[in-house]
Order: sequence, then structure tokens, then C-alpha cells
Amino acid sequence: MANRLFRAVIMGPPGSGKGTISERIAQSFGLKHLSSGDFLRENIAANTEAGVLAKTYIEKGMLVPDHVMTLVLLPRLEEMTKYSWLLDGFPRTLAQATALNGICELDVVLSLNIPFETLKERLSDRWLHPASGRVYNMEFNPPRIQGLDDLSGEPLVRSDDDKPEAVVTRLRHYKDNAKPLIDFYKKKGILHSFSGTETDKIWPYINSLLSTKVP
Ligand code: G5P
Repeated sequence: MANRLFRAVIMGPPGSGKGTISERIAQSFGLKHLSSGDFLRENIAANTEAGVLAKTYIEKGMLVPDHVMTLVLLPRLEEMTKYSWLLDGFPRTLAQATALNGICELDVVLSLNIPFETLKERLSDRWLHPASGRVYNMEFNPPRIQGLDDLSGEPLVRSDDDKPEAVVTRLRHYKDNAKPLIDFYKKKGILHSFSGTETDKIWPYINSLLSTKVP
């Protein structure tokens, strides 16, 4: 029992705090944080075939096609057989959930419900350090020196998919795709939803749930 592995997914609309909460979970519970967005950005940086294709969708705020996502993600998960992990940003469609279901059994799915207006505000105020993927928000977690990454001192940039038109498209796509996914995991009895406008208020509930679940 002591060595039992733990598999979790965190889902939520763009800007809902998946990345921020995943980092806290990884630190508190020792799970590997696997982010679909980070895997895609690695592929884009390495100019792989999947990366070149994914870039054209991400820039427009659209979801990357399922077959590309499963091609990028599933082999990475199959390498993780010895680790407990938290998957952030995958699955986002029922087809992705079905593919994931075919290779592993999940213990917990965390779903974040954050109001649309809060998401728009957060994303319009988000700054990114492209090389590491570290994100800042000028109110919630500002960099120590304005415009510069805390660790490297390199300049922060605004991401193309945080531009207003792309944000609205991303939020709409999430809404269209999330419902069947939520129903899928609800039926399996592993869905836990958290609502609110502040990550710091949601975090204690997630922390106490996982304290009872992570072996
Ligand atoms: P990503 O990289 O997975 P998104 O769009 O799902 O991107 P995103 O935008 O990275 O998610 P998040 O991880 O949910 O958001 O949130 P976050 O980064 O932690 O927090 C957002 C901002 O709010 C930050 O600046 C943070 O500091 C701040 N913040 C957090 N909490 C608070 C708070 O309480 N208060 C305040 N004021 N601020 C706060 O995916 C990128 C793209 O890749 C493709 C898609 O095109 C996607 O758009 N993609 C996929 N396509 C198809 N299928 C998949 N499975 C895909 N996965 C990725």
C-alpha cells in the first residue's frame, strides 16, 4: 500500500489557476506535475512536427487537435509508470479522456470553477518568462523587479494566447468541451469541483481533500 501510485488530473478554464495550484500540489504531496501546455511549448521550441502544427492552433486560442495531443502526451505518461503524477491541462475533450482511460486509471479529478470575468482580468494581467514557463500576475504574484523574471532576471513577455481575442476564444472552447468531460468523470465518482475567485481560498480545500487521498 505504501508504494501505491497516485494519478490525478486538474481541469479548469484558461487562467483558472491550474498551473499555480499544480505547483502547490507537487510541492506538498510530491507528485510530478505534468503540464500539457508545457509539453506543447517544449515541442514548439524544439520545432518538432507536432510543435509546428500545435503553434498554429495555440496562437489563435484554439484547442490543438486530439490526435496531436495524444501523440505528444501518451508516450510521456507511459514513461511515468514508476511515479505518482498530476496531469494539468489534459484531457480537455471526451476523445482525450477516452484515450487516457485506455492507459491508466485515475484516482481523482479536480475541477476549478472560476467566473468568466475573473478569468478575463487575470489573463489580461499575466506575464510569462518564456524559457521556464514561470507566470506572474501583477496583483497576485508580481515579480520582485517589474518586467523581469525573479530567477533569471530575463525580460517577461505577454503570451500571444493571452491577447483579448484569443482569451475569449479559449474560454468559449473550454465551455463547449468541458461539460461532457465533467459528466464522464462524475459518472466514475472521482470528480471534485471547487468554486471561487481566489486561488488562496480554494487551495485549503484541495489540500485537505488530497491529504485524505494521496497514499
Ligand atoms: P495551457 O498552457 O494549459 P491554459 O489556457 O489551460 O494554458 P493557463 O492559461 O496556463 O491555462 P492556468 O494554468 O489555469 O492558466 O492558470 P495559471 O497560469 O495558474 O494562472 C493564470 C494567471 O492568474 C497567472 O498569471 C497567475 O499568477 C494568476 N492567478 C492565479 N491565481 C490567482 C488569484 O487568486 N488571483 C489573481 N489576481 N491572479 C491569480 O495551454 C495553452 C494552450 O495549449 C493548447 C491550447 O491551445 C491552450 O490554449 N492545449 C491543448 N489543446 C488541446 N488539448 C489539450 N489537452 C491542450 N492542452 C493545451
